[in-house]
Amino acid sequence: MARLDVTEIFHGISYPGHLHTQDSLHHALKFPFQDTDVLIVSYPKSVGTTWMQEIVTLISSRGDPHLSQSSPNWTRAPWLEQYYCADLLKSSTSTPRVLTTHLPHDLLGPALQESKGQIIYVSRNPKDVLVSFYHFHKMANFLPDPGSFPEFLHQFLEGTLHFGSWFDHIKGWTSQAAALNLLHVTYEEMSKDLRGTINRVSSFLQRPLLEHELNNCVKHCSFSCMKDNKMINYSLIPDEILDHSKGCFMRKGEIGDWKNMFTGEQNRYFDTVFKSKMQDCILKFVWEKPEN
Ligand code: PPS
Repeated sequence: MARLDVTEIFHGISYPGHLHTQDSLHHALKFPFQDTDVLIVSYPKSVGTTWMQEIVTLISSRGDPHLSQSSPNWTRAPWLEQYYCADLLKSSTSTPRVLTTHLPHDLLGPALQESKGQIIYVSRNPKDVLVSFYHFHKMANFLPDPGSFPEFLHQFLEGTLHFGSWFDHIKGWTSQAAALNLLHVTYEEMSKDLRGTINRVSSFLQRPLLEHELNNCVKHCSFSCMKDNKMINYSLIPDEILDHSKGCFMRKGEIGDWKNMFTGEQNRYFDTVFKSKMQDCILKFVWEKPEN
């Protein structure tokens, strides 16, 4: 499917038509979750997606990288709302099923109500999300032209980019953590303590690892290993869809890269909107790379 210039609008949110159809989005809302399902949830560019897909794959295989090096991430942890998911699941026998989604809780909540599936929500400080998303727009031909950085920043804060509002996404999911079987992990804690995070995720999934299995997981989830793994670095995607001459999916993987893009004025604008939209939220964010 290559509907590169098509946008699907669903419940007021834009999605790239390259991967989403009205049918696939409707299908996600009625998805029959199983209690054994593992669902990775993130707003795009929160790292939740790719990094957590790799972590969960490696935990499931007890640190053996065979699957993560032979099967693309979108087949081993498909996006629920994308058009190929239903067919893929029909032919898949893997248990537990690992699924991924960028949908907001408002939309997916009802389908999850009866489920005891395990949900892993991954978040990242939104200034870095915004910068990563901006660079990704430049190479992703299925997303609109990002325009100038100030324009993009404004749209992010207004919640009008594809995939909707970051603010609604994080508040919607994390406010339901107690009602759902949900583990909240941040990009910043993954960066700071990958080993500890993998341990936390493996305990949550009730799949404790032996020392050498954990060591293997840590090794294969490192930025450098993932950057070289074509099953996760998106180099398999043709240039007309992802223009590899304009960037790299595994770009920098750093905390605080926003400082290289934001002017002082843009930072003040961001902080003002952030303060007002997050006043009802107790989450704390790490904005800068901790020294050492
Ligand atoms: S997507 O498009 O929603 O699936 O993207 P997502 O995977 O959520 O986010 C992509 C960013 O995650 C970074 N990344 C990593 N950083 C550190 N270590 C590891 N292992 C890792 N894996 C992915 C990737 O580089 C993107 O961030 P930026 O800031 O653009 O580098």
